[in-house]
Amino acid sequence: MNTIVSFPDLGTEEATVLEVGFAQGDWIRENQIIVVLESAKATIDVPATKEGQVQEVLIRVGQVVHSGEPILKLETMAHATGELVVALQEISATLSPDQLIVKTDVAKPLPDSAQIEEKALDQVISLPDLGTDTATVSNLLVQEGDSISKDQPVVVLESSKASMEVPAPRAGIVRQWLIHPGQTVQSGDPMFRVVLPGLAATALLPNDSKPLTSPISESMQPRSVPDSVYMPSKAGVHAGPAVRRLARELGVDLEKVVGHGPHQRILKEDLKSWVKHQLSAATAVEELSSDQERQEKAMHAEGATLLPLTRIQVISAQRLAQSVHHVVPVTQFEQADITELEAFRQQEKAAAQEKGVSLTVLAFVMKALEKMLRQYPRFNSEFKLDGRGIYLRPERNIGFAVDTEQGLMVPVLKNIQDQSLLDLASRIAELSRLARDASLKPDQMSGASFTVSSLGSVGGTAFTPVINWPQVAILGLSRASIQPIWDGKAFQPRLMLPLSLTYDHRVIDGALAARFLVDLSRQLGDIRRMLL
Ligand code: CAO
Repeated sequence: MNTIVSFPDLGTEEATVLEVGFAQGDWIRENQIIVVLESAKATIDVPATKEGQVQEVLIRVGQVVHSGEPILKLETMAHATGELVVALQEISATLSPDQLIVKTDVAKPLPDSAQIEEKALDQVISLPDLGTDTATVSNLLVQEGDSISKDQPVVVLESSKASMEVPAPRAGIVRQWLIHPGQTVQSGDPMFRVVLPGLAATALLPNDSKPLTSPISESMQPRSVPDSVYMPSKAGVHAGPAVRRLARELGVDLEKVVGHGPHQRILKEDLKSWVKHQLSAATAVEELSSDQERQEKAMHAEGATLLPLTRIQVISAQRLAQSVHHVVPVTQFEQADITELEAFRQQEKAAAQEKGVSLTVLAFVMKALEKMLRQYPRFNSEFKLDGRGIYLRPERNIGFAVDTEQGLMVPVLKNIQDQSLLDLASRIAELSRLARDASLKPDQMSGASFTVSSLGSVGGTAFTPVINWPQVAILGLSRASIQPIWDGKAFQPRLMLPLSLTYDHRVIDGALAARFLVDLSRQLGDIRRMLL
């Protein structure tokens, strides 16, 4: 049955046709936006009032139109969609279950082509064996739409024993999170949906150029079917029918695209540049996986032995790499004369031992640092991510690196201003023991605002410690040794402790760093100064 679809009351005298969202032969559905008009006051989306096949287009872009004027001639076929669904059901009945990805149902509308492809391209990634009954989701490290590489940490979980970062088992683009912060999870729970790298790119190509990824044949997706059952785009999105149609063809969720047209309207250019961006991200992921493949083949051919890293080593490696990407490091060196400090330590060592405390040089350094961080608050800060400020942190919590069999752990001494030298020594020993037993609790490893790395018990003369980003400085201690120091009249044998301070140059200037280190060296050189 042929019918004319006309403009409704436009609420304006006249308007100009901006976009025509259909062509002769197209199937349009009720409420689908078919025309966009522009009046003196606003743009107007005109929906179809009936469903059917366009027989004739009666308007063109640029034409000035009025309320009640004809838009198109339509052939309405009330039963057509139902017949098509039944026909599709008959076809699907001839396919084996593994050839079918989507089953049709007369009662429900057919999914559109994008939905069918989504099911074929998506893969649900589940949580690995967590080694614990349950854990709580503490932080999602990537967002929906982000590209991820294999083994990249994607989520932080906290169990009663430790905090753990879960790596992605494969590369791809995160499509949808299936967990959220605060949720209690267990091994095997679905974590997120991912689009695989090779498919991520094809998911963004126009239908015509896209290889079919499912055994569903093209005959099951006639062009008019997806249109007739297409779910309308989300109401909040401001885009014309041509843009919506293109978005549908490309499988793009318009909610993710930022519009640069009037009233943030999404233009074709916006859509194209969004797709370009996604394609280059997908290409980067693909390149990474092909680099990995190349490396694996080359190493295998060479007969190299693969030494797997522990979970802690994997996390450390990622954190260290993060530091290199995020800070501008400079290392300043100094030596502290700890002859008197060591004499005092030796004098007090036995008494401390009786209380079960091992009084080491590190405890003195922590005590001195507490005062230093109070006097130099920039060393206890975080660089604002937009590059426009520095957050001075109120608490002075000092992390210290512990060498364990599983890798480097960094427990944190908190609220050190309230602790005596013996308290500090005893906390250092206790936290080091917990680290070596892999028994640190998450809150014993978090919240540091500064870090110390001591290689004094191992050896070496100096090193450049790596800042524990987002902190801005780290102090390295090397092995103290007797050095001939000129006192103005003669060389004196003095016990000198090498200090290395790495700082983020964006936050701390070189002169300030040198002053900090000279001052720290004075504190350690005369421990009475710590009382001032
Ligand atoms: N110079 C000379 N002797 C030192 C010293 C120094 N700078 N630092 C420590 N020592 C001495 C201690 O005083 C102690 O001697 P005594 O038995 O006479 O008391 C001995 O070395 C052993 O010290 P320790 O290691 O038991 O304790 P600590 O407080 O000095 O250090 C800890 C604790 C956890 C920092 C340390 O055990 C450790 O793991 N260090 C390695 C950290 C690391 O790997 N850093 C590198 C990070 S970057 O990869």
